[in-house]
Amino acid sequence: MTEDVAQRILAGDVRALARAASWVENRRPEAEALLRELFPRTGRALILGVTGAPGAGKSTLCDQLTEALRAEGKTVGVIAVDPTSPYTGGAILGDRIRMQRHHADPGVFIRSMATRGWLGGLAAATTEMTMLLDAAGRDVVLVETVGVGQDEVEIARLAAVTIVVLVPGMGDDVQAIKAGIMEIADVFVINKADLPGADKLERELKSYLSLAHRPDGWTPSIVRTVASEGKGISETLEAVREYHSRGSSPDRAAQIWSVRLREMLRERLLDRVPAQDFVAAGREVAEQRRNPYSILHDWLERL
Ligand SMILES: Nc1nc2c(ncn2[C@@H]2O[C@H](COP(=O)(O)OP(=O)(O)OP(=O)(O)O)[C@@H](O)[C@H]2O)c(=O)[nH]1
Ligand SMILES: [Mg+2]
Repeated sequence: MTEDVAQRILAGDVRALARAASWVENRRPEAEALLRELFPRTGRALILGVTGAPGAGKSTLCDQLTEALRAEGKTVGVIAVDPTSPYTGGAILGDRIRMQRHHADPGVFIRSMATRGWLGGLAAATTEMTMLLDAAGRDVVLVETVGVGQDEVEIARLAAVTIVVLVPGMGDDVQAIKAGIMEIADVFVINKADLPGADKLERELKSYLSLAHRPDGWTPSIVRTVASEGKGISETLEAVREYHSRGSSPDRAAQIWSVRLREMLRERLLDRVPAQDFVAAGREVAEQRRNPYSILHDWLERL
């Protein structure tokens, strides 16, 4: 059955793609069989990560980037990762994506990813969704993540090019921004440049960049946007392409895959210990009835 779905996806069938996307979201076994088959067809899409603080305008920017890419005739996939709301589900996420105007366009495929609880798996699921859209022939895959926690940094690290969206004011000055996020930026977007403080933010960013030296010698570009008015969008794409056209280094690709494999293994291992075992073991340890190390030892033996 997955072969048939794979063929239809490769032929550009959007309904087959939607079906496969729900397999990936729901962590169904079909997803693995399908992706195993589709893997040789991946590696063509430009995977573009868009990360930044809540409310920075990431979705608005993704919407505008999508619009610009569609005008060039490119097909687009959008994955909105929302680790903050494991319980809200699709409706609220859909609302947060702010991409309603593209819903009728088969050239734009939009999916939201939320955690399935506290055992994580979000990074692995996002990777697999990215592979699916890549194999389906999307020219560009945008991955929106809120850049707050370690998981999100991991997810952003999976992109070939990462945009970090900053906003003037909001106490969002460079010192306050998590170091992990600053380091993964290939392009900085100063969004909401219509608000006061954009000059100050750009100065701070420049002085930060003059001190930070990346191993690949790239100095991240800085672009100002007013995403809500569609300003600075072509400049953003230009900056992305300038970085991307240097050719993704084999090192970066290998590094991305080693992170992905770690996430995929983590998820498979965690999946093999039923959730109730964690609950029971937690109680045993809390009551000093068992030693956590002997529990780990037993689990590893069993695997
Ligand atoms: N003034 C101004 N407002 C903007 C700009 N871009 C986006 N906004 C507004 O900022 C708010 C948040 O925008 P979103 O695109 O939802 O931000 P987000 O980063 O995706 O938010 P989360 O996904 O909730 O973290 C919305 O009300 C937008 O209309 C801008 O350039 N200037
Ligand atoms: Mg958003």
